[in-house]
Amino acid sequence: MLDIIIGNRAYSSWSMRGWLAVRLSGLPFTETLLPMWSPEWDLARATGPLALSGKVPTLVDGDVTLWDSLAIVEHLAEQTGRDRFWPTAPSARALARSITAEMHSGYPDLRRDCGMNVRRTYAPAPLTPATQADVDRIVALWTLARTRFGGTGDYLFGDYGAADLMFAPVATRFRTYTIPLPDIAARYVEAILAHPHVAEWIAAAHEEPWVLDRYER
Ligand SMILES: N[C@@H](CCC(=O)N[C@@H](CS)C(=O)NCC(=O)O)C(=O)O
Repeated sequence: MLDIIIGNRAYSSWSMRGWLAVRLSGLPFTETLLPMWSPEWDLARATGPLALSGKVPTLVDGDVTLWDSLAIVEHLAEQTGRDRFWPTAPSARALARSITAEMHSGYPDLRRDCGMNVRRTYAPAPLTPATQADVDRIVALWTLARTRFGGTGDYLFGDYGAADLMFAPVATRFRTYTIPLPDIAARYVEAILAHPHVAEWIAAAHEEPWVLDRYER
């Protein structure tokens, strides 16, 4: 049985990606939610599987432990058949992998200035030029994927997959910070937020009791 260790659903964007990946795998799993920066969190990071990286998400699969959202995606894709996570056509798969990897290692300004907080919607505010550049790059990638490979589906490569789950916390940020988007990107944000797995995560976040000032504007 898999166990996915996550932080607060309201704030932990990497946890959201790991959890969405396990959910997409269709495999049975349990979850261990550690409220970030609580005594429980500190203890778990000092001992047990979380001590390997000190970060969430961490996936425990029997005697195998993985951390880092992209490693978790790849492990689950191996377990379930890669087509559940990645498009089949080589050109689509190459773009999906490239934009997923770019997301995983990129957009530092957007991530710093617009932290994930799926429970909030803020009035529009000016973005720094660097953050706007991150937004523009993401919109360009979404537009490329949607126009070349979206077909009749609602997601980047038609069916919902690894690239979508990696960008899901970006979609929540675009809504939280009321960031103006061209139609194609705005429609994609709506599709992501309406996906049942994403909606399930956000609904559960609203039920969480913890409010951490460091993540609230
Ligand atoms: N590259 C990692 C990032 C994981 C990460 O930074 N998680 C944050 C929570 S969203 C965390 O555990 N932070 C605790 C810390 O940095 O001490 C991934 O893709 O999973």
